[in-house]
This record gives sequence, C-alpha cells and structure tokens, in this order.
Amino acid sequence: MRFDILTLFPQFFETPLSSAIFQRARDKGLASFNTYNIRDYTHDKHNVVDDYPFGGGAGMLLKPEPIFEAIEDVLKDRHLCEEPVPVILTTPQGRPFSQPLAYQLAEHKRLVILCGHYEGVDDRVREHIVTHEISIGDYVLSGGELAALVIADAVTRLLPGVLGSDESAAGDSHSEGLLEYPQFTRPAEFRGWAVPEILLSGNHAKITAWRREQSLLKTAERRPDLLSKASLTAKERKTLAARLEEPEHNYPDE
Ligand code: 6GU
Repeated sequence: MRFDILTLFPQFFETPLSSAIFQRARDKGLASFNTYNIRDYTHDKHNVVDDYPFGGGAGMLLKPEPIFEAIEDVLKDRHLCEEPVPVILTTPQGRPFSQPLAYQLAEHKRLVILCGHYEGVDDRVREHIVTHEISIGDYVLSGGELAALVIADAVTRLLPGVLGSDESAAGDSHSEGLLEYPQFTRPAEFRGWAVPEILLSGNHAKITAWRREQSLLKTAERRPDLLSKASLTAKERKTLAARLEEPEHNYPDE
C-alpha cells in the first residue's frame, strides 16, 4: 500500500511514520509513506495557501489551486487502466471512521490523504477531487494531521503480513463488532489481585465461553450501540439480558 499524505506540516509525520507499525510495514516492504507540503505547490512569492472566505466570516480557508496541483502531481504517473485512487479529506464533517471503513480502505493499492485545516477548505476541493470525507470522532482537532495518522495506522495494521499471525487483527475489539474481553499475564496473583480461576484451568472450551460472555457484558455496559448491530445468538441475547439484571452490572449513570 502506498500512502501519499498532503499537509501543511510534513514534519509532523516524521517521527510517527518512522516508528512502530509504520516502520514495521515499511521494513517488510508492505507499505510506503510519502508526505508532501501543500505550500510547495504555490507559485506566489509568499507561498500563500489560505485566503478569506467569500461572504465574510471568521477564519481562513485553504485555497483550491495548490491542493489540486498537489493531488494531480501525486497521481500523475497513473495509467488509465489502474483503479481509481481514493482521495481522503480529513474533516470533522466527514463520515465517522470505523473498523469496517478501515477494512475497505485496506483493499486499495494506494491512498491519498489530504489533511484538512480546522477552519476549512474551499468546497470545490471537497466536491471535485476528494472521494472520501472522514472524521475520526465528535470533537474538533486543530488540523487533520492526527486524523490522517489514525486512519493510516488502522489501515496499515490490516495489510496482510504487517502483523504476525499470532497477533492478527481478527480478535481485536470492534473486528466482530464487540469489545475485547479482559486479558491477564503473569503473575497469577499481583498485590493480592488474582487472575480469574477459569483462565488457569486449562479448559479451553470453558475459557472460550467465558471470554465470549465477558465481551458481551462489557459491550452491553459500555457500548450498547454496538451490541444492537452485533450478531448474537438468541440464547446469548437471553443470558446477557439475565446477567445484566444482576446487581454488579447496575452502574449508576455518569
Ligand atoms: Cl478528520 N479533522 C479535524 N480537524 N477535527 C476532527 C477530525 C478531523 N475528526 C474529528 N475531529
């Protein structure tokens, strides 16, 4: 997968893209990451990338010309027969990012990510060159750079071979629409807190059943919105409802 990231702050990406999952994917030859400074695509003396909004109002908007030039330059070597490359704009107005969307994006050979600017981007960019507008949550970031890194991380770890087989993405929180069950490592007792007995029992069928139940309970308590979309058997729904009636699951509202 080739990522081309367009930003006003290319230096923002230096350390992250040389660390952790990104470096691992690069070392294995499974992903490459290029950053481009939108300012390099201006032609005026002061390299102006923003301007006042028509009609007035607070703040400045990113101008369309350098953005179109930058994206067209990044995509110039493509052959007509190649599949279209998604051009993602990070914006709080976008579609909420999610694990299913990460899987969809991971299918592509290339992604272009245009980092939005908190005050906005001329709407002709959104309308005529961007293919996906993505938000990473209901809060406002001062720029789209962190969102671009979030999307790139979530997609990179799904590329075949990036994670080892025993750390594969299949069991992650959200990959089955449920939150993950609690996990423990040694020591079996730490400061008087013991690991649940069942995990030490060696009974794998019971452990699997316990983990499934823990996932269901945690999801029901913390993210009931996810539970309504997850695939539960009728029996699971029934036992979950019963378990949630038990007093230890009746938390006061925040
Ligand atoms: Cl993608 N960009 C900005 N600026 N703020 C955000 C966001 C994106 N997603 C959530 N908040």
